[in-house]
Amino acid sequence: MRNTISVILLAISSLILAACGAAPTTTPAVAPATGMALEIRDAWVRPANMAAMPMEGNAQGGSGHGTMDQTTEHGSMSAGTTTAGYMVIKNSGSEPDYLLAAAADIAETIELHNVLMEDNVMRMRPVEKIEVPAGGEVELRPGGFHVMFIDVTRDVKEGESIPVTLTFERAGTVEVNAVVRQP
Ligand SMILES: [Cu+2]
Repeated sequence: MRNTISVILLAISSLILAACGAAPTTTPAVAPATGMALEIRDAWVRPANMAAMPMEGNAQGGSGHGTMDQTTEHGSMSAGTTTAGYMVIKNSGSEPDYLLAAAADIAETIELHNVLMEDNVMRMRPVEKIEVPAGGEVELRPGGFHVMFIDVTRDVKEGESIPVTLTFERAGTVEVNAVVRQP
C-alpha cells in the first residue's frame, strides 16, 4: 500500500516537473492574441538596374508600367528607377483584412498600386489599400495590384532576398522576404 502511494506521488511530481518544463515563465508575447490569419507566399520583386534607362525594365512583361504617368519632382527625363513587388496573401480568418502599406530599404517611396484600363491604355493608379477577403486570398501580380518601389536607391539584383515589411489593418506588421527574379 505504501509503495503504491509512493509510486503515485512520484508520478504526480514527474507530471508537475514536465508541465513546468514545457511552460517557461519567460514566454515572449510575440504572437497576436487572435492568431495569425494571414499567410503570404510567392513574394518576389523585379530586378532593378540603376544604370538602365528609366522605365526600360518596367516596360517589359505587359505589366503596364511602361505607360505610367507618375508625377515626379525630377521631371520626365530624369525620372527615378522604379520596380514592383508581387505576392499572394491568403486570409484564413473570418474577417477581411487590408494591406495598407509596404516598407523596404530599396526605394525612397513605396506605394500600393493597381493597373487599370483607361481609354484603352493600361495605367497604374495608387490605391489606399488592398483587400484580403475573409477565407480567401488576393494575388498581387503583373497587370494588377502590386507594391510600387519608386526612386529605387540601389541595384536590385536577381537572386537577392529583399526584406519587406507589410502593414495590415488587422494583422499589423508582417515581415516577408521577397526574392528578386524575372517575371
Ligand atoms: Cu505601379
